[in-house]
Amino acid sequence: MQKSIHVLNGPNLNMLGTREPEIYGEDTLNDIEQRCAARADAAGRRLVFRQSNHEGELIDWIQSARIEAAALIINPAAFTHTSVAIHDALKLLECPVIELHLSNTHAREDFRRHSYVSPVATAIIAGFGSLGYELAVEAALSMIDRAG
Ligand code: CA2
Repeated sequence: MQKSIHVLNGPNLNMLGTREPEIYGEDTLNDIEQRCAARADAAGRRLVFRQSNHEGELIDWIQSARIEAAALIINPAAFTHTSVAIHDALKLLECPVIELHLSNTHAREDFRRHSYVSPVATAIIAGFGSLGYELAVEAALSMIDRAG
């Protein structure tokens, strides 16, 4: 069976489009999912798009990606800056891992400058708002193609 692209979203990202549009934009997570799915569909690749407010659930999904995913895109949200458990789970993946942020975390508060995810990510996309998700899907498709 062909492996899919997995997009995982961390805590509070289900609130997108309802608060802080000046930081996170006006699109909802559902809008973003539709655009990512359309792009993956055009390339003939299935997309799995998920959000959870729970660290353990995200870890379960990262573990399933070990078998099911050709690439993993993750916006770990606040867990970026706190989670050794997500770091450890991602380290076990063999597929490309793209760390994704809507905002430029380096241009914000100091505590957002450290990421537990970056050292185990293949690549990082940040600061493009919701466009970053489509860029990440595009990049994942290219990486999968090039890996043959
Ligand atoms: O810029 C990003 O994508 C972040 O991962 C978003 C996280 C933040 O903790 C990271 O430092 C950077 C916050 C997600 C919260 O999402 C909200 C969406 C709408 C309204 C309020 C929060």
